[in-house]
Amino acid sequence: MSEERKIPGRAGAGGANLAPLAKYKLVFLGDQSVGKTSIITRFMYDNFDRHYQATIGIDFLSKTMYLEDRTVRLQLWDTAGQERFRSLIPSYIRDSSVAVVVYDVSNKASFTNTSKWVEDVRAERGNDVVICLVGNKTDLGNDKRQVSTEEGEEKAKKDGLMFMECSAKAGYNVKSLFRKLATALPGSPDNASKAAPGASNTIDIKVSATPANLDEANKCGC
Ligand SMILES: Nc1nc2c(ncn2[C@@H]2O[C@H](COP(=O)(O)OP(=O)(O)OP(=O)(O)O)[C@@H](O)[C@H]2O)c(=O)[nH]1
Ligand SMILES: [Mg+2]
Repeated sequence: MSEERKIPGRAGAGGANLAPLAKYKLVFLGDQSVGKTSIITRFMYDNFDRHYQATIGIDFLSKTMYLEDRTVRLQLWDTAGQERFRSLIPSYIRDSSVAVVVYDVSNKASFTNTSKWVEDVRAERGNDVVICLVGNKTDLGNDKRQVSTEEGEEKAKKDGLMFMECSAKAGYNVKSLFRKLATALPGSPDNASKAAPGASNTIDIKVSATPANLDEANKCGC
């Protein structure tokens, strides 16, 4: 199923001035149950499931984002937080130009453990990677919070990471997160000079079919 919307300022079908489709791999990392799958599901389908279904191994999804100046295909690798799948993860980190390290703002241990996830990314990619630290579940409110926004920001600053808080449940900041990631992608003109304030630079248009398993994902041309 795909949804099409008109994009102002771009050539129509067969237009010669469309930039070639650039593909980027993004890997989602973080402890079990922090909300990696929920963030991706909110972004892809704009819905939320409150029942927990642990990711088994790695899931693959892809989505085309039409930015003002170019089109990008995001390939999203949703890893499992469960310990027993850890050995699978390094090869996906190695292949990715963006790592999204998620923690749950109501779970201090998940925040502490982001250091380990960041170390794993640095071990595979050095500085040749964009890392975004994401505090999820902000909808739970201040009484449930174990990690303040300031703590998250401080850690991100110290470790040279991008930072964002969001709620997959409420849909808060999820689109903004992907918009922010898109502007930080290697090769993005916005990476060097930021877009004009207030400019909307993202329109989500096409959602590809989701391969049922990894083998299919690796075979597909997306
Ligand atoms: N309140 C609240 N609950 C959330 C939010 N995001 C996810 N959850 C819930 O947290 C649980 C775990 O979410 P998942 O998205 O499956 O977490 P995960 O990080 O993919 O977990 P693994 O696949 O095991 O690594 C589920 O019950 C979700 O409904 C959120 O923003 N707010
Ligand atoms: Mg999951």
